[in-house]
Amino acid sequence: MLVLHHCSDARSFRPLWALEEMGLPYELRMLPFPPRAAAPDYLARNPLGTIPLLEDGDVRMTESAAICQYLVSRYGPSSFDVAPEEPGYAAFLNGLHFGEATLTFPQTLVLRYRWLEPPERRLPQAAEDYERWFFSRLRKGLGTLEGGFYAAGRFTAADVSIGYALLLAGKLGLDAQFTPEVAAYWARLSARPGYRRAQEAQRAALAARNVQPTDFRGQASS
Ligand SMILES: N[C@@H](CCC(=O)N[C@@H](CS)C(=O)NCC(=O)O)C(=O)O
Repeated sequence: MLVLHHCSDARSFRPLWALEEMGLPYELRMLPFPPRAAAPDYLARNPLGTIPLLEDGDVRMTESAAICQYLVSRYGPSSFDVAPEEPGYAAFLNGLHFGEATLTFPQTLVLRYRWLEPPERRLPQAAEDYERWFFSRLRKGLGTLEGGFYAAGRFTAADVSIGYALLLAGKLGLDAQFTPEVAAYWARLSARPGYRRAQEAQRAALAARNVQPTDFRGQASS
């Protein structure tokens, strides 16, 4: 059984969404955020203290985009994957990594220096600069979205990776600045039954474990 360790709406949402899109059976272990401080026992499983952690027998993985790639190649074939023989393969790999390395990274600096640090350690200039970085990379890197999606003219794991960055933008209050194209792309992704099932799975797991949703901005997150 695949076991996914997760905090609500954190990067572990990428593999959760991928599992739901692929219809794979899994166990969801919901943790309070940040697990490093709020669930110290978790460090025995993942010394980094970060989520996600995917366990699959002896396999342990801690990178959300890599886990999506693992799921599609290990448990495919699926239209959600792009095969090396397909013309969209390079774009697919690019999108998987673009979503995390280029789009999510600057957002985590906004999160930290605008919201998470105690007031005396906040850095408004850094938060503003990385917010601008995020929007500039989003504008320049998303491309033309052939067929409405990032690669291969169809919905793939690359859209999950990028889609998570758009979800996080909403949690950080940045979504009001989406261009109409980005807003339409996000509406398309978040209307998917697989996305809705993933949201429902995390809602049920939060309730079952009596864990509070991740508090991204110092207030109750939905
Ligand atoms: N590059 C990794 C980053 C993992 C990561 O930093 N996750 C964050 C949550 S989104 C985390 O666990 N933060 C808590 C901490 O660092 O203590 C990925 O894509 O999964």
